[in-house]
Amino acid sequence: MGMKTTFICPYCFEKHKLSEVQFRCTNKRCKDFDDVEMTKYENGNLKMPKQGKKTFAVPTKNAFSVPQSAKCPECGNTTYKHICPSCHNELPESTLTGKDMIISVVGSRATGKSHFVGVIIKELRDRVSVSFGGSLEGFADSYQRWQTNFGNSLYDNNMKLELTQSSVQNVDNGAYRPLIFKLKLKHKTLFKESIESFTFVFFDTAGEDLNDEDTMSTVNKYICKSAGIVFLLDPMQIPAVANQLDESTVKRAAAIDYRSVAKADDIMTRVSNLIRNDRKLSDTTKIDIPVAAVFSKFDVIVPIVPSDCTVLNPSPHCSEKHFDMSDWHNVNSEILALLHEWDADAFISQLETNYSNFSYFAASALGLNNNPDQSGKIERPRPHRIEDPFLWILKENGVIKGK
Ligand SMILES: Nc1nc2c(ncn2[C@@H]2O[C@H](COP(=O)(O)OP(=O)(O)OP(=O)(O)O)[C@@H](O)[C@H]2O)c(=O)[nH]1
Ligand SMILES: [Mg+2]
Ligand SMILES: [Zn+2]
Ligand SMILES: [Zn+2]
Repeated sequence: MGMKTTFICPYCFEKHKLSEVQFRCTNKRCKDFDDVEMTKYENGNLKMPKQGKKTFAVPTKNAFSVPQSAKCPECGNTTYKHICPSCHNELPESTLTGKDMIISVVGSRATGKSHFVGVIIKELRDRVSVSFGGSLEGFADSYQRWQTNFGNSLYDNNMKLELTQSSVQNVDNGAYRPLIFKLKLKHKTLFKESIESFTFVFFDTAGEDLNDEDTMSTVNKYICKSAGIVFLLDPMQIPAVANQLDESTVKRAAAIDYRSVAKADDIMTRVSNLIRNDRKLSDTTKIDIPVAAVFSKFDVIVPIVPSDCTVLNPSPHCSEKHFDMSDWHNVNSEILALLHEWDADAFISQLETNYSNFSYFAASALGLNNNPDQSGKIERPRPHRIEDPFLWILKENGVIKGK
């Protein structure tokens, strides 16, 4: 990546010049001040602003880099903590140096976004990063927030997650904060081995917030800035699928009546309009953000998928330590064929007319034979192919290679 002069804050998704980056004092003995920006970000009461250590800008002439450190004008101590001028959250180093990727997960209500995000982070940390010779660590309090919002329920109490509350009305639970992770990868060239580090920002949208373009444009700025979009499709919301399965199976996997949720192609239209407005693209220009269209809850539809399908096999990419192009190709055509068979052509044509780079996948966050029971109880998640869309997005961004 080339030299950059601007950055996007991974917390509030505002774009700024590098020269606008601010610092926050880290000296525990320094005075506390009212932090209006932080209070606004957290939607707190401006009459009782949150308190925080001194924040300040430093004049700089260099448009390409930010000073490593600065001296607090209040106490004179040196601080290394860079913060966003808009929201005052601490910025990861990679935000300033250029290697960060926002992955957004979208889809209508109850398509499985939260389960997908909750489980993929666990998998990336424990298994996927390790197979690719790397490691994943949370930035700031991201890992703790993952534990609170996802880990406790899925992995400790073995219960499915609740549907996500709108970030418009519900602002106090911290769920509006994206989860930020640093992925370190060993990078082998002919002569040496080096470590490359990337920052990934995951945002678990509430399906409810994708229901109209007005809420979307304020809440979902991150979608426009994404390096990849994971678009989840709930097969249970396709009548031709639900009709082939027994009612209790569908109920346990659906959480909501599909007739009451926005259709996938409507959400696709809204997402595309949002990106076009943000990028000032004409109606006929295709958007170049890679879109992974993923059938979620794949475990439930296994019985109605032809038994010779590649997608029934475990994902090969991690054990092969590269992105397996022939597997990817097979899965893509199998899922496309299933979509045709199930009369989901409206969705296909939305995707084809709006995006220049897309691919079809199927995944299960909970795993085969792990449909939640009536009370929401599950066994420990044992996901099927959940990493495929993520690895494809990495490949499309040049982070890993395909073979
Ligand atoms: N069988 C099965 N069911 C799943 C899986 N993932 C999610 N579900 C079911 O789908 C329901 C909705 O999943 P969520 O992840 O909460 O959906 P969401 O897209 O986050 O929904 P909103 O937050 O309302 O937008 C869950 O309550 C489960 O019943 C899966 O991998 N397998
Ligand atoms: Mg959710
Ligand atoms: Zn200070
Ligand atoms: Zn910010």
